[in-house]
Amino acid sequence: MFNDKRKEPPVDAALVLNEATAQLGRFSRRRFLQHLGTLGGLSLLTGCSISDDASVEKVLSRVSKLNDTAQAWLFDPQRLAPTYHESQITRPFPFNAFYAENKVPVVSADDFRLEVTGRVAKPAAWSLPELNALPQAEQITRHICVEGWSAIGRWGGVPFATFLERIGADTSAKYVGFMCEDNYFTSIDMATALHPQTQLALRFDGEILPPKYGYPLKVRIPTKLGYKNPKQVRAISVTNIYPGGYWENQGYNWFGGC
Ligand SMILES: Nc1nc2c(c(=O)[nH]1)N[C@H]1C(S)=C(S)[C@@H](COP(=O)(O)O)O[C@H]1N2
Ligand SMILES: [Mo]
Repeated sequence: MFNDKRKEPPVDAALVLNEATAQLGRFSRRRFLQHLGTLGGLSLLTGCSISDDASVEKVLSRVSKLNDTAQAWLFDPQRLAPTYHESQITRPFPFNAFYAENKVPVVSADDFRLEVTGRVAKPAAWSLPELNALPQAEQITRHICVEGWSAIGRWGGVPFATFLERIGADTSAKYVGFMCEDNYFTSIDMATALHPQTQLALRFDGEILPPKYGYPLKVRIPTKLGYKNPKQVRAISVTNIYPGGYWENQGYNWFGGC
């Protein structure tokens, strides 16, 4: 039976599956594989055989889209990300961005306004005192970066569902998009936006959010990988038009669940 080559999956297909699943978080990868089953299942779902580079790319992009669909389908809007004790907080907490720490943009508190646009009853520009006056909550959760590290941190801020309610968001819209001071951008599905742990974070470890971690505000989403946690957010848009993202547009899986 070990000599029966016909029963072995083609090497390329294995590589493709590896690459595709490497884009997923640990937990969603396990669930994805459980649901997808065998490599036979993969070619069944993608409907094409893998033989050259062009089709490898086609399969990858199909798998990525399939991942988005599968992950959205597997996402339980009520399932909470694990929370931790204060003693488990990672110190110092790592910094990461698409540039070095000394290039973090400086944002002035007085001038800062959070622009809210799109499918909302009250498009507005929110000042920091206005945001700080909204109900606040705290979380100690794990941030997981696809680059292979994770860290536990404490964030405080406005539950995002509360914020969506205040701006009169059309919660039947598909996406919420975020634009940042450094022109980084990302977007999430509405179910994740409404998740009880998704937060407009203004504080980190009991202090005002430091610039490197996203001053004046970041969106903290413990059910999503690091690249879907935008820092220094200056604009939020509720929309049915797919907004994509900085890393997502370069091939990272859009759903990016963990
Ligand atoms: N504005 C902005 N937000 C960003 C990024 C970035 O480059 N710019 N990088 C993302 C990535 S890949 C990670 S892992 C986290 C890192 O957040 P931290 O510096 O708080 O650890 O920020 C995310 N949000
Ligand atoms: Mo990351």
